[in-house]
Amino acid sequence: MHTCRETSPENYRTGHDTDSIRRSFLDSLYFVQARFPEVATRNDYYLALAWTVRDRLLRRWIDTAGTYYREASRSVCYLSAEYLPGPHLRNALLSLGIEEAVRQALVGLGLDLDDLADQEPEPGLGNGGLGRLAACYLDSLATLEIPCIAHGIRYEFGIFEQEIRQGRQIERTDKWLHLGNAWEIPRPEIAYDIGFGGRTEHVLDALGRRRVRWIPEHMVKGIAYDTPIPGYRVANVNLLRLWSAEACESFDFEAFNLGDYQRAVEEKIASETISKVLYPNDEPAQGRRLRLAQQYFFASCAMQDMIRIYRQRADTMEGLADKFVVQLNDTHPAVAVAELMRLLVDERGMDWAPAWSLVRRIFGYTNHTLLPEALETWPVDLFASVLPRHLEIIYEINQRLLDEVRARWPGDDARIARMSLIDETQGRRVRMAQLATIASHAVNGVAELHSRLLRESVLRDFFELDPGRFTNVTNGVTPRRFIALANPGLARLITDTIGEGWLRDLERLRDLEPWAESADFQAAWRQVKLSNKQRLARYAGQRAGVLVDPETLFDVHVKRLHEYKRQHLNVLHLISRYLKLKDDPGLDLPPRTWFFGGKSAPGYHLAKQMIELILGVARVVNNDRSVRERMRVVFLPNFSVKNAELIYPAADLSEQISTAGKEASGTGNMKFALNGALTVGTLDGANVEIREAVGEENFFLFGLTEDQVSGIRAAGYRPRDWYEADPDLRAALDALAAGHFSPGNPDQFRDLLDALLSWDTFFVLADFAAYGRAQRQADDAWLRAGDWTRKSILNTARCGRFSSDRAIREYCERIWQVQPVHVGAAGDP
Ligand code: 26Q
Repeated sequence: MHTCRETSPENYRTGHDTDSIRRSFLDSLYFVQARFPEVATRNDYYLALAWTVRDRLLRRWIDTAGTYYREASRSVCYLSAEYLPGPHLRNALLSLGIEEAVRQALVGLGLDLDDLADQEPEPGLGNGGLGRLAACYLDSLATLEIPCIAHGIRYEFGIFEQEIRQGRQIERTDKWLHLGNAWEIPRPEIAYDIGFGGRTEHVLDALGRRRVRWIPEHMVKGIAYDTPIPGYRVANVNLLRLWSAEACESFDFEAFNLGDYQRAVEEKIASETISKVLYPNDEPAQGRRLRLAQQYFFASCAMQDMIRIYRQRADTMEGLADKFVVQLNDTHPAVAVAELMRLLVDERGMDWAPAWSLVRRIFGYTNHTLLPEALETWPVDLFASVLPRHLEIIYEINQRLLDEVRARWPGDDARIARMSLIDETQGRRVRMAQLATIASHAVNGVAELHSRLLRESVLRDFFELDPGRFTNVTNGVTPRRFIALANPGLARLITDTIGEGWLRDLERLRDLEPWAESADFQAAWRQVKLSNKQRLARYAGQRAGVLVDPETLFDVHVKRLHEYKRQHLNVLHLISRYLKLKDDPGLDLPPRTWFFGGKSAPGYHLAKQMIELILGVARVVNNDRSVRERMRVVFLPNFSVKNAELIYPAADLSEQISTAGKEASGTGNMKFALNGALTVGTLDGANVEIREAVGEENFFLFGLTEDQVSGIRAAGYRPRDWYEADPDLRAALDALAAGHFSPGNPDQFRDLLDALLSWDTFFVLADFAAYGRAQRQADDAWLRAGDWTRKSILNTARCGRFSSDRAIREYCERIWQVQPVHVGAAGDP
């Protein structure tokens, strides 16, 4: 095979040496960006650099695609409605190993790499944990040389940008594409027609077989945009294929010919709204037609594309399940199940039974939530009007499922009602988790506890039907972005201490353990943490206008705002501490800085009130001379992948305080621990496994267990009793109710207070006292600096198993049965 060497002078366009990079950078500036230095803006330079790096990725992508094609490799087809990859540039430089060469090339031109990299807007194509997990997994798939195409939606507007004005969240639209995106390759020739609405026709074919034809009411075209995903220090580059909606030419043409120009334009606009905007909620809102259309739109594009790629090498469909495994990242793409059945049965004339057995071999389903309100269901009427044929297919799947259940459990009508794909208890609704489960050969939760609760609660009946399909894969995070890129000082110290290789084999962090006792190593460790804290302190000054002291304990709570995540528990403790300090300034409490960050769904009233609460308390505490040497509170606006990279490495204490049983896994918890933060946390999600890994003496545990929560709920929980019984809790809530933190507006937090005192669905009051005790333990440990540093080192050293590489290996072995495909290319390291 012909490959051009990445280092040869005649191929400077893809060369990895400083000189090639400088020459090709100038070429990109002139011939792609069409600028010359005298008038080039910083953004022009950033884009010229991005084009330059992209050429090097494409060089490898071509080798990768060629290898996968020739070897007809079995591939993962990853379906996710969300991706949060973060800025691409610095990750690409790290993967290629050319950061230093690029830095030098730019210095020679009077430019600064960090300054240009700062220009990159991040693709905010997700809400939070689920989208970021998908991005970590793509990084690990490429790094482990696993063939994968990931499909999603190219939202024109990603997650809103959060601004803080007058003490509250304001949403601004995210225009990530407005200055151009160098990381994507439009593929107008990879396009599919996607139908919506209309009706079905049931007919008999020449052989007397039942056939169904779907006659959609309108069609939209899906166009592929490819973003290369490089593996770390390997030649493999996989694809993230995002689908963008456009009008089908035929449609506006027809209307136009009839002289109805207005209608033609309106059709076009309606078609293009499908990929216009990401829904900023991290749970389903009531029946949104457009959201269902988005899901079907990308699921259908992905299934049609998978079949097209498969058909490049095969004549019949029988081998499809040998070449592809499709992973559903939650139920958002679950309609792909019905779509693949439709493509096989209606479009390709397969019989139902072989088509269904293919489908069941192909699909895997990952569940990310147990919260009943977060489980996706769609009203049958709505479903029928958007996807009439798919509803029929779901009915057919359901009938066969329920026949099987009746045969095994005769007369068990309650079981039938629970297992039916159609929920009849609150209007008729399609249950997407049940659909994804019955269509998959493997179903997994995202942490041990979560997977167990899944088997015992939401999917219990399905577990009893076929236990062998259920498994767990605990989440993981990529150490490339969250250690090497985010915390270069720590990465250097680790490499200096245990040598190279740990970034691809994170369990090797364990070699740090013996160093945890060394005074010199502890000093170096503390120095790294301190400079990360100085960096965050500067950022907090600029972005939040709060002066913070890097010597104080940095206590950090960043994640989406949610009642179950209990940011208000943190605030109540903070208020209580504030009141005590005011009462008794002599109290021996080490100075702390509380950092909060995260977005609230725009329509989630109580979550928005929690942001106001944090800001209200921050204002009072930060302006109170009597305590402000010992307490500061900062809300960092617009939490994103980009600023997360500044935040995690600077944390001393990580807040993971969700009500037990509610957080499926959490992944922030892992990012903090890997960067040497200690956790104050409940027995929830992956916290349980983190605590086991780091040792209970290195983790501040508190709170009710999931069993206890269920027990108290069953016995009748009365939050007001807890309020009455605990003077500290009462003082904190009373101060809030009296308007101490909302001067001039004593009722500002009324709704939040009412919810806590009347229902307290998430047991904030019941956990308040235990939380305070855990915080006291954290204070004591902080006062013994050497001890704290030792614990911090051990957290990093013992969390290697929370690498997404480990998680992806488990998916490969337990669920996907895919093998690495080595790509030997130019400059193969
Ligand atoms: C669904 C239907 C309609 C509109 C929106 C949605 C929707 C969108 C996003 C539902 C859920 C989400 C996101 C969920 C999420 O981020 N879950 C988190 O996933 C992480 C990765 O597994 C876990 O670590 C977290 O515990 C879990 O909360």
